[in-house]
Parts: sequence; C-alpha cells; structure tokens
Amino acid sequence: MLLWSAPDPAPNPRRVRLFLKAKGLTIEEKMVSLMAREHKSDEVVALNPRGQVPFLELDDGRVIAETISICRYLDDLHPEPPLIGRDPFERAETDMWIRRVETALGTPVGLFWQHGHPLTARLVQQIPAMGEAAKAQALAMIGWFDGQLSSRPYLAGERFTLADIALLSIVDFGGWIGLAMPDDAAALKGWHARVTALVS
Ligand SMILES: N[C@@H](CCC(=O)N[C@@H](CS)C(=O)NCC(=O)O)C(=O)O
Repeated sequence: MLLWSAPDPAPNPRRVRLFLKAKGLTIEEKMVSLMAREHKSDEVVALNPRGQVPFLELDDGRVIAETISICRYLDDLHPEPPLIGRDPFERAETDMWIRRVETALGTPVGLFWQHGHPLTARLVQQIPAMGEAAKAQALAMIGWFDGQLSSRPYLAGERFTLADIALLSIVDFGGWIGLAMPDDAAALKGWHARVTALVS
C-alpha cells in the first residue's frame, strides 16, 4: 500500500497519519508538494480525479480517496483498537460526530483558508466577505464544540474515536491559520491536550 500524502499542516493527510499512529500502523507515504501543485499533475489526477491528497493506492492498483473512507478501510483491516465503533450504535455515533466536525467546523475553516488567508490569495479568486463570514462561523462552532466537551472526555462520550482525530486536525489547522481556540475554551483545551497525548 502507498499513502499519497502531504506534510503538516495540511489537515487531511495529517488526519490519516494521526489515525495510523493511534492504530499503531505504518504505511509508506509518498509526499506531494501542494505549494508546487504536484497534486494536479497528470500522474496524481489519473489516480485521484479530485486532484487532492490523501489517497491510498492498494498493491493491486485500486485507489481509495477521501480521508474518512481511507480510515474506515484501514479500521476494517485492523479493528483493534476500535476507533470507529464495536457495534452499530457506536459506529453511527462516531459517524454523527465526524459529520458534525466536517460540515459544521471543517467547512467554515476551509472557506476562511481559501477566502481570508494571505497564503491562498495567489491560488484562488478570494471573496473577502466570505472569508470574514467563515471566520465568524468557525469561531462560533469552536465555541459550540467547547460546550459539548464540557460534559465528557471525548466527542463520543468515554470513547476516543476517529471523530476526535478529525476535530484535532481541524482545530490545529485553525490555530495555524489564525483561528486559535479562545482562551476561555477550557473544555476544548482540556480535550485537545488529552487527544494530542494519545496520538503523540
Ligand atoms: N474531502 C477530502 C479533502 C482532501 C483535501 O482537501 N486535501 C487537501 C490537502 S489538506 C488538498 O489536496 N487540497 C488541494 C485541492 O483541493 O486542490 C478528504 O477528506 O480527503
């Protein structure tokens, strides 16, 4: 297997690396340079028509793209420790949290990155108002996750799951691009320290 990837702080490739670490697995990685736009090369687009990383190239040539799909595949191959769930309820609960993380926080963080950050200004036609709106939405959702985590150690209660890994990668990327956790987000900060320790 070959994991086509990119270095930190790219959040999606990092999420698979964190998942592998939590599973105790190692897969050979092939790094592409996003800044050099290697992910848009003919070679990469032939393998993943979205022209994005990460994606997993199997030994027989088949390809799985999309971070969560890659992690699901690896979790099926290596069920221990369970990072998605042991039964239908746990798996659905983890999925619910992954969707909340990706849609409610990942989307505005991504829009802020595209429309509000100077590093992407040369890559996309930015709409500054969209960047501002996305920033407000992202900060509001960071506050919402802080509230959710005030009553339990992990998103899915007592279980550390792929949803926590998804949230960690987005929170850390947010911090890197100027959407840091506010000082008063005590529950989120405590969760952040707990989850970081588990994947370090
Ligand atoms: N939905 C995809 C998103 C992948 C993605 O956006 N990857 C970024 C790197 S963090 C990328 O390749 N960006 C380049 C592009 O979208 O053109 C996933 O979950 O894997």
